[in-house]
Amino acid sequence: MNEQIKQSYDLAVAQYASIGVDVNEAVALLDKLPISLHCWQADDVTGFENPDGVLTGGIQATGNYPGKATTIDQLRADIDKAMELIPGNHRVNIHAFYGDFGGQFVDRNQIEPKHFQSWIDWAKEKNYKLDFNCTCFSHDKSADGFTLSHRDPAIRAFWVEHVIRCRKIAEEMGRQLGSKCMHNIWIPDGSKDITVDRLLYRKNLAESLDKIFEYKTNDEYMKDCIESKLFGIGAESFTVGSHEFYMGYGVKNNIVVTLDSGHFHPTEIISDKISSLLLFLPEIMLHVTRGVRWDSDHVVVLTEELLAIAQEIVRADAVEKVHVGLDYFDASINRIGAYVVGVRATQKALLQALLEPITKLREFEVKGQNFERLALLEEAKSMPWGAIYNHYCAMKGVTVGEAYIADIQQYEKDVTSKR
Ligand code: RNT
Ligand code: ZN
Repeated sequence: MNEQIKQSYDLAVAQYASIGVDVNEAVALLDKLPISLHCWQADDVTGFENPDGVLTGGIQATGNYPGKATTIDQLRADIDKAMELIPGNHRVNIHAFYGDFGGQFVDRNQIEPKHFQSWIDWAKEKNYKLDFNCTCFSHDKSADGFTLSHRDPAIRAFWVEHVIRCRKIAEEMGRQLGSKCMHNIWIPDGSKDITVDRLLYRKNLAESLDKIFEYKTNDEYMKDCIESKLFGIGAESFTVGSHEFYMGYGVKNNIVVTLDSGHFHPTEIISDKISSLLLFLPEIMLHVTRGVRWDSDHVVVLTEELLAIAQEIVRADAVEKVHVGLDYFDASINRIGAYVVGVRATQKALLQALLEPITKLREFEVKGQNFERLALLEEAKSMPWGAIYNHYCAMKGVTVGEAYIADIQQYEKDVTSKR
C-alpha cells in the first residue's frame, strides 16, 4: 500500500482514538453494510421488454450521454465495472422489465422466476445479492396514469397478477442466493389535474394491496416494501400512494415502508422519519437519491441530508433494520461514473456516522451541556474520515480517491464509446 495512505491513516486512527472512537470497529461495520445498486441507472430506466420502450409513469431520465447499455450483457458488464470501483459486498436491485426474455415478448402478467434465472446465476457468480421491483409503468395498461387503483377492475386485476408474480420471483431470488430479497412496490398512479374522487382511488389501491398480500411469501427469502411519492411529472395534482397512505397501510399490515429521499416536499427530509417509523415497523427501506427542484432523481452526493440519514441509522442502532438502496437516473453524464459517485458518497456518509464520538456526545446531552455537544458535532465534521475511507479502499484492493476517474475514462474508451 502507498506509504502516504498508510501514514495518513495512522495519524487519523490516533486522532479518532483521542476522542474515544475505535476506527477498526467502525470500518468493520461499514464493510458489512451492503448498498443496493439500482440496475436502472445503466440504461435510463429502459429495461429489456421492448427495445423501443418509452419511459412513462411521471419519471424521466434526461440527457443523452453516449454509450448506454442496451443488452443484458452490457448492463451486467457496466454494473460489474462500477462494483470493481466500490469497496465491500453489495446488492443489485432489478426491475421486472429487465427480465431475460430471450427476444420474446412476455407480458407483465406472464413473467416467471425462469426469466430471472440468468440474473440469479450472474449474481451467484459475482457474489452479489439481489433485490427486486415490480414494474407498474411504461406499459399500455398504465397509459392513463392508473394501475392498482384504476377504476376498471380488469386493469387492477392485471396489475395485481403482475405484483404477485414479482413477489414469487423475489422469493426465488432470496432462496437461491441465501439472502432476503427486498421487493419494492411503487406505482405511478395519479393525475395531472384535480380529481373529485381521491377516496375511491385510495380505496381501490388498498383493496388491490390486500389481494396482493393474500399470497404469503417466506419472510426469510423476501420482504415487500411500499413506496410513497408526493407527485410525478404529469401527475402534479394527485398521487394515490401518498406518504400517509402507505404509512397507514404499512403500520396496519406490518409491511415495510420505503422512504425515497426525493419524494417529499423540497424542505422535508427523510432522516427525521427514520426513528419514528422504526417504532411502528420492524424495518425500513431507503431509496437514497437527491432531489433537485422538480427532479427527484439526481445522482447522490455527500449532502447534509445524506449525512443526517446515515447518522440516524447509526444513532438509532438500526444498521440491521434499515435497508439502503439507491434510486437515481442521470442520462447526461457517464452512467457508470454516476453509480460510483453515488455509492462512494453513501459509504462516506455511513463511515462518518460510524466514526461519530457518540459516547462523548451522549454524555454531554445527558448533562445538558449543549454548547459542548454542538462544538463536538462541529469538530467531528472535519475529522480525517477521508483518510480512513481511502485506507479502506486500498485494503479492499479498490482504486483510492479521485484516481477512479481514470478507470471510468478507460472503460469508456475501451467499452462504452464503442457501442
Ligand atoms: C419513482 C420511484 C421508483 C422508481 C423506480 C424505477 O419515483 O422512486 O422507485 O424510481 O422504481
Ligand atoms: Zn424510489
